[in-house]
Amino acid sequence: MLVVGAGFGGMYALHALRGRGFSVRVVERGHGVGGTWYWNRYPGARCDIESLEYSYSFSPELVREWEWTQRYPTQPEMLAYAEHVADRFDLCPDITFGTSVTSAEYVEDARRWGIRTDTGEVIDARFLVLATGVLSAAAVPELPGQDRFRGRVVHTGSWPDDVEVEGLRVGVIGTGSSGIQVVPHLAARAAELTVFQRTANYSISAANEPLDAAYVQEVRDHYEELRERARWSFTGSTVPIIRESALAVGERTRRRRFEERWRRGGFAFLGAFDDIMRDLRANRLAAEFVEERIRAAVDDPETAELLVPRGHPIGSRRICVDTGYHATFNQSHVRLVDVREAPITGLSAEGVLTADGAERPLDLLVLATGFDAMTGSFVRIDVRGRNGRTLREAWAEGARTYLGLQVSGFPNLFTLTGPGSPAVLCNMFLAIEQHVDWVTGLLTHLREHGIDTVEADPGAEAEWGETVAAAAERTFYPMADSWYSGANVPGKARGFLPYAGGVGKYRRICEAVAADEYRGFLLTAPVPQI
Ligand code: N01
Repeated sequence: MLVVGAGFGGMYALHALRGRGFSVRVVERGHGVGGTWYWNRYPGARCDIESLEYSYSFSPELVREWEWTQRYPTQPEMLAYAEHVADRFDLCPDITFGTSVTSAEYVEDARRWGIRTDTGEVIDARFLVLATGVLSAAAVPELPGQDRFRGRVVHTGSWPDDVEVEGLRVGVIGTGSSGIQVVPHLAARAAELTVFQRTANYSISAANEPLDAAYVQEVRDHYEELRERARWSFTGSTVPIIRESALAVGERTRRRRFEERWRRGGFAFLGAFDDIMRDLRANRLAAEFVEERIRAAVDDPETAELLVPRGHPIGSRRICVDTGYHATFNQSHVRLVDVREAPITGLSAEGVLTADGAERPLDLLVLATGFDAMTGSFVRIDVRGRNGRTLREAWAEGARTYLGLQVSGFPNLFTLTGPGSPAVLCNMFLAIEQHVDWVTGLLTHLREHGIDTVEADPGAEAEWGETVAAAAERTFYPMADSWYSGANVPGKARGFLPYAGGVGKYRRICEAVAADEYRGFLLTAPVPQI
């Protein structure tokens, strides 16, 4: 088997498949493990899900021996964890680093994949697991004139080690999770910082703190029970959604609850009541609470109003989690530029040009412009299935998969945490472990039953597409433009990409499919040799 990518998905796939006696090799573009956490080295990069949840659960020894230092681990701590896991489970001997897979072609007669890399190697594999990540293919806006810009341009998602910020005039395009994290850190070192904002996002205070030993012990004492609850929950979090309507309580109770959850920090805020994500009136109450916080944090009323999100329900775009983002704009050398009214038109030799005729001189331009999410990392490889059809062609009108794991016409190919899976709407580790365990179970079944190909049935795939679309329709997600629906990449087919029916429900569906002899998958026995 060939696994592409040595992020947390590929690492666990290697460990789990090898553990079942399969012959596995991993090819990784970076020079180390960690995937997203290897590449996103921008100042301030930090996980926004709690460390005790955002980590592997498959090994009780690993859970016991790894000491997280903070509620929200920094990028270096996440990377150190990835490296520790790689050592602990002896993964590196089976990983080829610094090598990109450029193409993969299904050879129909041999029922095998022919894979090529940028180092000229040709790899022959029976199964191909794409663990290339959901937020790993950078979305870089077209900026006419970039070649004449005398400053430096960097993307947060592939941050080089030698970026100088000290004393420079720095610009940031983008105010999603990456922008919101990097801005306070750049402000601390830059001479001037200009933030180009097209859409203001809701951001919840992280309330980050060092982990308390008693809390860690308590989690460890109940670890499996907490994890199991998360696995079958809606959001994959161990923090419960409070089963009460925001509309059923009085103003004082509601405020107290919002304040409690705000102090707790992070995503748990959206679980302060169980209808914030179901009822627009409840959602507005939560949004107003956050908007008040923005106005309170920012001194200049005009800047504060610009930072208040408009036109989308809270939670309909991925919520951000920050430390001191809004207050950064109180510093005299930090300015916010609204590029919704006057969009960026390109770069001059000096800096960023906007439609109102302004030129903002810069030495360093940071693109916090996000990713061609959920499909980009798959289609950037020239993957060709039956009859030479490319994955890009198959997904031209919108990504379709069965359970987020397989695409019809691409036998023996798995798209880990792909479109149609709930992965990005929950804790990725939970999704990765579930996907890998499930695929490992399927491959073991094939081996035990002498089956040599597995492929999504087109009917089951179409039905799953309808299920994914219907689940999204029951939420507020379609009310916003975001990477969830491909809206951030010009020309990309629109359609809500993740399954929004809940991770617990998804797990139940996957288990039922497996119990029903892998219903919806076409399993083919080898052709007898004459
Ligand atoms: O990317 P984004 P991200 N002119 O797509 C703007 C995860 N993550 O890297 O919204 C002007 O959210 C764009 O504007 P608009 C997390 O799941 C996690 O920040 O399209 N602006 C937007 O503001 C997250 O959701 C962590 O109007 C332009 C921004 O760029 C996901 O990754 C940390 C523009 C892109 O925001 C992606 O987050 C970081 C243009 N031409 C990321 N083009 C943690 O765990 C784009 N924009 C902490």
